[in-house]
Amino acid sequence: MSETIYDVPSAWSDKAWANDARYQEMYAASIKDPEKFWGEHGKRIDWFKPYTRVKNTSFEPGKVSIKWYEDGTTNVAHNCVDRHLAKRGDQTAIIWEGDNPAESKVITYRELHAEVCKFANVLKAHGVEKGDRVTIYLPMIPEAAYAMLACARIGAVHSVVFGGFSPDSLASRIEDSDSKIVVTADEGLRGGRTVPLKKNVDSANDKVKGGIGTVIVVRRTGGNVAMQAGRDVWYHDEAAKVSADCPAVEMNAEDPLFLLYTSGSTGKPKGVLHTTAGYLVYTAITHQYVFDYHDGDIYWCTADVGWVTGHSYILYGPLANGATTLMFEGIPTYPSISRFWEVIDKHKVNTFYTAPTAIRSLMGAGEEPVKKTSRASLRLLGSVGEPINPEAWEWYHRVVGDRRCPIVDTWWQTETGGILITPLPGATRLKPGSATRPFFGIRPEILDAEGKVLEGACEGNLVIADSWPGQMRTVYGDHQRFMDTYFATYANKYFTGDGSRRDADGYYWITGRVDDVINVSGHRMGTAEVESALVAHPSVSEAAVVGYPHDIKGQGIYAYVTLMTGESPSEDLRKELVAYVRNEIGPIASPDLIQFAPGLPKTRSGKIMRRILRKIAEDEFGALGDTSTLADPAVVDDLIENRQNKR
Ligand code: 6R9
Repeated sequence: MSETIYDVPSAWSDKAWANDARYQEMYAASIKDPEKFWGEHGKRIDWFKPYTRVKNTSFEPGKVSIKWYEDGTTNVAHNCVDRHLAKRGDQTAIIWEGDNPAESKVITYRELHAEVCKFANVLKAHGVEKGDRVTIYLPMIPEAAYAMLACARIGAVHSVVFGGFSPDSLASRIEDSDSKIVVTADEGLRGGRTVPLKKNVDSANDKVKGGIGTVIVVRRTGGNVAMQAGRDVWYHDEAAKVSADCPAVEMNAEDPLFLLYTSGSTGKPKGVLHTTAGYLVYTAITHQYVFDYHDGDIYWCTADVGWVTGHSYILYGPLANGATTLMFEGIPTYPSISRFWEVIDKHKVNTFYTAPTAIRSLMGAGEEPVKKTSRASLRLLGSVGEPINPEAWEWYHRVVGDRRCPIVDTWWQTETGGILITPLPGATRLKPGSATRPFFGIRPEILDAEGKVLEGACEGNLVIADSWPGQMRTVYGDHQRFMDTYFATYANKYFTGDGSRRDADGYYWITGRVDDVINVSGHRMGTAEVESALVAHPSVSEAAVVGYPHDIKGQGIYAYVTLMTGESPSEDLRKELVAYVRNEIGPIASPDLIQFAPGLPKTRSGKIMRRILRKIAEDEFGALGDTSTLADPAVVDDLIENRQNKR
């Protein structure tokens, strides 16, 4: 653990929304009287009908219920677009930077308004009504923002599916959300290569019971795609038929805004449901304070809109605050490894928010590709998605930020809607590798396995003791699963699934997942999902998947596979299995290493002992612990002997 401490630069404590004293004061107030704190901050958005009740939440076993501002009405698109028109109609809302550096454009708030209205009218023309789910499977193009805001405008519930997911994954999300309509593009474009989005939708269609009702296709590359009459329509044809005016529907604060599927330790991905007002208030206030957003700032979050970071911190938080948000279609290494820094110079970016995996991979190329760019506009750096190791933190700080820019290491989850543990740049002394302190209204606690609350410096499981407005409300269609997953481990607390250490200064150091979720390049993956993809292959009898430390990805995917009788291990089969998983789930789930094993370590009751598999994958087989309860202790020797080389 790093011992270095970086003080808050005085320029920051002087000008920021919160210096340390202000943070302490606001934090104390938010904990002492959440009703009052959130009652005041609810006013940062426009309401059609003001709320009179602020907080009505319960984490009580079997009765979990979360409601914020429940009698107020508002509309998210109105707040992200319309209400800015009077003051900043001509200000840039979105800077779009294409995969190809020659392609970029700016969209003003006025233009955004017209585009969102048109998109909303197209959805309406195809029968979309308030409460209907719309699946969005788009690349990082402005239409993704238009489509999401269009849904919000008419009260439809969007379910964005990351463009890297396979037809199978897409189909199960369409089915689970019961979406009648899918919005996609002909093809995506990343790193100069096309992604066959429309083709994937066609394949998904065959797997969805009853098929997809309507597919709206945005033309991105102009690539040749098959259009099925009666089902597929071109967005540009439809948009030409509708008006650029569409009223924003009055929504209850607790009406659903979106679903976003995320991996857990068991079963298939669950539809995390976020609602309207609390989510918007929370993403707006965190965007303002964590990124110390001031009018005129150019803000860039490199996430994909297919992940929660893209929802909350490319789109909703920034636009609720009337910010200029940059949306990047490409990848960090195309056309050159300097791309991120070139984009920063091109658009004079002030705040840059990315993932540790990107930092680590760029670190590998040395300082020169960074140093040859100016980055003079940069003031603040952010990190999200996985723990950032102190080495990567220091490099980010020294090389990218020229020792001038604070780094906000923001810990949060799809479920939390927005950032929960984070430094504030004008308030918090930084320790590389620590997400530092809780945001306003957040009550983190560290518990031991028995549920005892640990005090002072300690390490254990991270829970949150009370609700905050951005919290997910339920698992779509399965409230019981919501309660079982997050509120059954410890009574009356939200269980995050993460472990954390707390140091003597009260700083939090997230140590990673304590469940069977692995984090590959900042992407969440349930080991059970990869296992079920593997066992679907006819040659595979059994599979167990664990994570192992990976220099760039944070964690890599290590799969132990036992074959059906009569099948024998081979390099070809190994490749085939990797391709098979990619095809079933998507490239992000590709196993990095596959070990063929004659048997897996099991207890006498038949439970796979993952602890042992994890240790072997981590090369820590000296510390396997007690193996005497194994049905056949000899399998362990074989596993150790045939373990896969990490380099
Ligand atoms: C926003 C997002 C959530 C999981 C979370 C944790 C890990 C995210 C982190 C971090 C350490 C940080 N995580 N941010 N770990 N430090 N700053 O990433 O959501 O995709 O749902 O992943 O990611 O393990 O539980 P999501």
